[in-house]
Amino acid sequence: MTTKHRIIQVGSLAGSPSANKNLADRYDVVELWKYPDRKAALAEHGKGIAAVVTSANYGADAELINALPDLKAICSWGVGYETIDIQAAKQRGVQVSNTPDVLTDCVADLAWGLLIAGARRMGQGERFVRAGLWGKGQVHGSIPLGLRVSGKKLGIVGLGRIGDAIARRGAGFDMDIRYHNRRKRDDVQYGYEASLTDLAKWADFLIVATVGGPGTRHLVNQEVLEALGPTGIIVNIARGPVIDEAALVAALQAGKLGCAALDVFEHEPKVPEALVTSDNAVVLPHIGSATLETRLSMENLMLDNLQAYFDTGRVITPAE
Ligand code: 8YV
Repeated sequence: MTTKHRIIQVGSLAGSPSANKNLADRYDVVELWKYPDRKAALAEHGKGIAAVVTSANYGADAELINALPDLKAICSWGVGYETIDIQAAKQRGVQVSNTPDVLTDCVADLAWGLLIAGARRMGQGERFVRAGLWGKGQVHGSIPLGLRVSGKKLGIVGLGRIGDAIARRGAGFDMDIRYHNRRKRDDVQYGYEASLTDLAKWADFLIVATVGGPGTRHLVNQEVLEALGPTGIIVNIARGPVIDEAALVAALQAGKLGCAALDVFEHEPKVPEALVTSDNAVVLPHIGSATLETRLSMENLMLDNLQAYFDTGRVITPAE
């Protein structure tokens, strides 16, 4: 009988169909989130641990990394890894893997769902029907007219894997598409705007699909939001802190921005009351990748990375 490798799992992966079970079946798992004193748990169980499983939610900070003297691999469930201290991992020679590509389509689909929901006031319409008002009150008058989606100008903030998939879907809506990135891409035909404010001025709709972390914090600020303007719609399926949320609320309240359709927030799971109660906001609880198929693919890729490390010494999809 072979003994199971011992790993640390930072948090529960209950958002995945069978990740917790598969990890528990295949490995000897130290379930870190169940210990009231994390430092003490790391001191007690840390020796001999070569691999950690985490997610973008839970991350892996320098304290965790440095508390594990034998650590060689961090396998994350999710594509974003701004909560993993990549520098600390590099210094220690620890490999980090994430789950790119497998969630791209579903996150891009949700971006379009949010955009259409915002433009066509779908949330407001649904609330109207659910409140039993249809037939009692006038639909028109109670719900302002929406905005046409097809044929509009779409700005994409961050033309990476997910931004690309969003742009491809835009062709089906006959949209004119431009993007803002740190650098212009030579492999795409879409127009490039070096200034995000200029992109926002040009666009009817702006979809945020960039990476998170300190480099993009508050990239979308008051100036950008006001450039998008009173009929503009901003969609965010990336990371909450990319948008200055206080500026977003202020712009919506002042009528300087038309609508915000958001899957992510600056201080999740907190959503500002002003957004919860606004008919000009669509709010979702970070469900971009939350389909059965995608969550299963993310789970499998995380498990494959982990097993590949134990079998070959190398993860399959390194984060950098
Ligand atoms: C996950 C995500 O739900 O992959 C990501 O970066 O944001 C989502 O797919 C999240 O990572 C869970 O922590």
